[in-house]
Amino acid sequence: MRASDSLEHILVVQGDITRQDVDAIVNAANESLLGGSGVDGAIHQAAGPELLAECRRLGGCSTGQAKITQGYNLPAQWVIHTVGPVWRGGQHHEDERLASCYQSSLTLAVEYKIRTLAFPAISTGVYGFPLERATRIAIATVNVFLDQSSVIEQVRFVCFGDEAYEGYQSVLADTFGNSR
Ligand code: AR6
Repeated sequence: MRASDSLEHILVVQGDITRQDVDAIVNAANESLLGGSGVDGAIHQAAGPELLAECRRLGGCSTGQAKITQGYNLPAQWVIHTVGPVWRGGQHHEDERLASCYQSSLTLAVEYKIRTLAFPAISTGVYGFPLERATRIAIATVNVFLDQSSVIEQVRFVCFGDEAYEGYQSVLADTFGNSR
């Protein structure tokens, strides 16, 4: 596959991830997998209490890893829960751990034959990861993965607000040049 081919499979949208009509949405969870604020809270709220009941049976999840549940009342059939790193200045393997969240989520998606997948900007809220740095890692990691795998038809980056949306568009343009 040529470098620009993966661009055809990447979409950046602005909105609420809980409303996305895709096979799976990714949750920016914490190691307990028992819910929280931000996107995690929104997903649990929209999916309903059965999601928490299933999460309780998973026994948590390490930073950089991912686990899957059903989506219950969400439009998405599946929720992939991943745990981003807490930003501690950048010298504590934050970049690798964030990349690992995207890789682990995509690997699980392939295992479950998921064809369309939506990611939030993992770690960029409560966990404090700088947005532009996180965006570069997200796009680069997804791009490399899509170059090597043809199962996933669409990866949608769901941006909450103008700043994230513009940031994703500008990193995409940097990554793919004028091939868009
Ligand atoms: N749709 C899409 N993106 C959203 C939504 C939404 N409905 N709501 C927030 N965002 P955060 P983290 C964006 O804090 O930094 C939780 O308590 C938000 O603007 O949700 O990985 C967990 O339980 C930001 O850009 O996740 C953990 O304890 C991005 O989603 C902790 O927060 C991520 O922000 C995880 O922190």
